[in-house]
This record gives sequence, C-alpha cells and structure tokens, in this order.
Amino acid sequence: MKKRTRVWLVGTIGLSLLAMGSACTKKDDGSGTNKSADSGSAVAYSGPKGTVSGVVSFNGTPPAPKKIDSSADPVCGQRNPNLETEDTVVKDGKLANVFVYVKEGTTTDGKKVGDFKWDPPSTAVQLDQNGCHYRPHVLGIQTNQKLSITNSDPTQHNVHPTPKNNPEWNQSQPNGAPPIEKTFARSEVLIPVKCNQHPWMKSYIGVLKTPFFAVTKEDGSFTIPGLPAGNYTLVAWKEGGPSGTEKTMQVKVEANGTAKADFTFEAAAAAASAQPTSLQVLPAIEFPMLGRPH
Ligand SMILES: [Cu+2]
Repeated sequence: MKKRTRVWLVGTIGLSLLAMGSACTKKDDGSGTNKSADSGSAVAYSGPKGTVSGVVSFNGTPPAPKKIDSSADPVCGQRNPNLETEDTVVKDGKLANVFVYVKEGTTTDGKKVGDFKWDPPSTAVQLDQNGCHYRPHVLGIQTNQKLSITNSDPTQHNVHPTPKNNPEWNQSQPNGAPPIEKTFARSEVLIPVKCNQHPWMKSYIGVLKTPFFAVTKEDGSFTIPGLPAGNYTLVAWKEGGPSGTEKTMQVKVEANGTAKADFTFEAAAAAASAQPTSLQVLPAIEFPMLGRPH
C-alpha cells in the first residue's frame, strides 16, 4: 500500500511539474461540479447588439398624490413633512417608476436570450431609506447581484420584502447600522418591499436573469442598451392593485439600431383596479379603501 502511494505521489508530482496548467484545470473541474453544471452550458453573447428606448405616458387625469399621515413616528414628520403616496407619479403626462423589461425573445440566430450567460455586475444596487420612504421607489436588479440597503434616517426601519419566488426575510435597521446586503437567486417581477415600522413605506424590486430592464425616469423615458439583435416581448409594469398592471409590446432590435417602444397607461384603468365598484357610491368608505391594497 505504502509503496503504491509513493509511486502515485511521484507520478502526480511529475505530472504537475510537466503540466501545471492542465492539473489545475482538472482540480477545478472536480471541485466545482455544481457551479459548472449551472453555467457550463450557457455562453456569453458576443454577436451584434442594439438598444430599446421609449417613453411611458399617462393618459387622462392622474390620481392626485395623497398626503401620508406619519404621526406614528414623529421623526418621519420632522424629516419629511410632505410625505405623499408614490404609486402614480406623473409629470407633464409622463409616468415615472415604470419597470420596463424584456420578458422573453430570440436573437437573430434563433437562440433564446435567457439561455445565454449574463453575469451580474459586480456593483451593488442601492436602496436607501431616506425621509421615511424608499429611494428609489422601483428598482431593477439581476439575479445574484448585490442589493445594498442603507438607512439615512435618524430612526429605525425594518426592511421586509415579500417575494413569491425567493425566500422572505425581514430585518431591522436602526440609525447608523451598516448596510444590509442581500441577493435574490431567482427572477421575480416584482418583489414588494415594506417596512414593518412604517406601514406606508413601499418599494418594488424587479429581479431578472438578464440585464435587460430599466425604470422610467421623471420624464417617462427609459433605455435598455446592449440587447442582442433579435425579436423581443417587452413588458412595462406599473404598480397598483394586487400585482400591478402590465402592458406588452413586440419589438425588433436591429444590430446597432435603436428600437422605439412607447407605452401608455390609462387613468380610467388605474382607477377601476383601485376601487371596488360596489363602493363607488360611498365616498366616506371609498377613500380609506383606496389605500388598502398597499
Ligand atoms: Cu421604515
């Protein structure tokens, strides 16, 4: 036995000296089986790319933002006396905080865009609690990309995402506490986030395997760059009701081109989903019901 071991050792050392590189590769293959199985078949996309951009409009009179009663925490009232609801933020007819994303699609050579390997960026996505609301209100992140949550308020928050497809957690974050760092392993559009400390606080996190998403700015605009040339189903998601409202569009992205994708959300549809018909004649009850789905 001992002799055989020694022979084996000498052989191994000899091999290592002769072919360091190949020996290392073999070792990696053996120890990282699961990892290679996950990403082994997927390759990075290296073909021609284009861009999708557009503007999201709001048609009709937007619901006026409602003032939030933050008296439960006097610190919040001092920090942010003008706290308002942010579910429909419209400026000059353009809608902010819409999550626009590529739901599915095929590249020009017929491959599914989701089958390529899209490594998450090494930079973290920031979510701040500032003035007793979440900033930003809606954000996008890739699977396994780091989310860094900070508390800029002189009070305690309790961050509580309620996902359906990822593990649920909640964590207190007193003033001065270090950032809470998390990742989401599975795609999910979108994960609601609440604060157990302040019931009005809400944000939404869209998690995708690909980097092909954007959130509309104040002027309603969005840009999704670096998309492989191909045909895609593009979805615009707006919060409201139990799971939001979605608009869908087919877009063709040419190599080095910019495909236009403008969406419009309707005021009437938003109102209909927010208030039960049977209560429409009862204004006294109707008002508090508006806030309930959140
Ligand atoms: Cu809070």
